[in-house]
Amino acid sequence: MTTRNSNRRKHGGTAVKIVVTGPFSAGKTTLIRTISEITVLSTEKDISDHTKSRKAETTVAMDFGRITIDRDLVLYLFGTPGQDRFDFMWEILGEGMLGYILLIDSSREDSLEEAVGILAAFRKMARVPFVVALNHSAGIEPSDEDKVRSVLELGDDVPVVPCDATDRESVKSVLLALLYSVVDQIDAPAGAGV
Ligand SMILES: Nc1nc2c(ncn2[C@@H]2O[C@H](COP(=O)(O)OP(=O)(O)O)[C@@H](O)[C@H]2O)c(=O)[nH]1
Ligand SMILES: [Mg+2]
Repeated sequence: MTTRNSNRRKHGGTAVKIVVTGPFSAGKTTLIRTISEITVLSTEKDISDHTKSRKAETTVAMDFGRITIDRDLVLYLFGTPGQDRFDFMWEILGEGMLGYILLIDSSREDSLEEAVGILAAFRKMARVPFVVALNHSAGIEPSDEDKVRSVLELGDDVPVVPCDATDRESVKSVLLALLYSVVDQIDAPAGAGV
C-alpha cells in the first residue's frame, strides 16, 4: 500500500523522506554526512560572493543521504540549499516529506533571524511535524531555547533539541525527536506540528 508520505519498497520496508532545512552554514550538509550510511550525494559549489569568508563551499541543489532504521524503515534525508536564490528548491524537496528538521547555528544571532523566513515558507508549504535543532549548542542555556521558541513562534508540541551535527549519537537523537513527533501527530492529528 502506498500512502501520501511513505512508499512501500520492493522488499517490503517503508521508505520515508525527511528534509533538513535551515539557514546558510547551519550545518545541514554536515548533519546528513554524519548520519548517512551511504556516501552523501552533495551538490557543493565554490562560493564566489561575500559569504565566502564563512565557508568555501555551499550546497547548490541538495544533499542526499540514507539511514536504515531496520528492515521495515528507511529514511531518506534531503538537505536544502541555504541561500535565498536557491529557495525554489524547497518546494521540490518538500514534496511528500514525512517531516523536517529546522537546523539553526545557535552561536550566531543571524542564523535564528534567517530561520524565521525559512520556517514561514515551510509551514505554508506543508503541515507536517518538524523539530528545531540547535547546532553549535555548547554553552547554550534554557533562556536560549525560550528565545528560539518565541522568535519562531513555536507551539509546545514542537521539540527544540540541542545538536552537534558532527556527532552521530546527537544527530540520531534529533531524528528520533522528529520520529516521535510524527507518531504523536498520528495519535493527535489536529493542529500538531503547526
Ligand atoms: N564545530 C562544529 N562545526 C560544525 C558543525 N556543523 C557544521 N560545522 C561546520 O560549519 C560549517 C557549515 O556547515 P555545513 O554543513 O556546510 O552547513 P550548511 O550550509 O547548513 O550545509 C562547516 O565548516 C562545518 O564544518 C558542528 O556541529 N560543530
Ligand atoms: Mg549545505
